[in-house]
Amino acid sequence: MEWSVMFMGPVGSGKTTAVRTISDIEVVSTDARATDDVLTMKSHTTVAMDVGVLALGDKDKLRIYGTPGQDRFDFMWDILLNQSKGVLLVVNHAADDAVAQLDHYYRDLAARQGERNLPIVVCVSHMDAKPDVPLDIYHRYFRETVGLDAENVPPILSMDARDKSQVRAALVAMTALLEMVERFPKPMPIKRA
Ligand SMILES: Nc1nc2c(ncn2[C@@H]2O[C@H](COP(=O)(O)OP(=O)(O)O)[C@@H](O)[C@H]2O)c(=O)[nH]1
Ligand SMILES: [Mg+2]
Repeated sequence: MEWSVMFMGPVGSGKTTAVRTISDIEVVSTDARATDDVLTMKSHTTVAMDVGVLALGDKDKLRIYGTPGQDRFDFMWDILLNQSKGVLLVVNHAADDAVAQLDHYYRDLAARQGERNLPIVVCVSHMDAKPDVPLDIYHRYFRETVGLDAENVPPILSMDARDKSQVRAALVAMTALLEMVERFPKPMPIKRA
């Protein structure tokens, strides 16, 4: 079995680093020199995508995409989203508006996925920058702003994109979620008279 999953999230959150940290093969990246608004943040940015591969046991493979963060490349998101079974939403915990950024990407994803209902894992990077701000702010976002029941809040994990075991944990959570959805698809809601 071969599954594709994608990292999605703002520029500088750690998507390219995560793909490079975890991939068994050399990552095919189309990083280019950053232009205009992004230039102030870092010198290179992903303009098309990153592709990595992680072997799961002997037979199974996970293909991992990193998407570009700049809005003007967002046509790539639809292409990669179509190929993907699940989405790892990366949140940059160091950003002052981290929750607003999560909201932007979550809503964008909700709008693009249509009826597919893709499994999501929220990966919070740069926790080391603000260790005192708890992951709970993201739980509360899903409960209070989105209005999800506790059972529907996606897994929310701390993930330093430079750390292999942390990136692996996020991908293990994603594969577990994919297995779960495959084996126990959500029953249709029961209409009550
Ligand atoms: N301090 C810290 N730096 C991180 C963490 N995760 C990623 N980075 C760094 O953040 C920078 C931007 O990452 P990059 O993968 O290019 O972001 P992308 O735009 O989402 O692809 C890189 O220098 C990474 O090494 C983290 O958890 N803590
Ligand atoms: Mg990148």
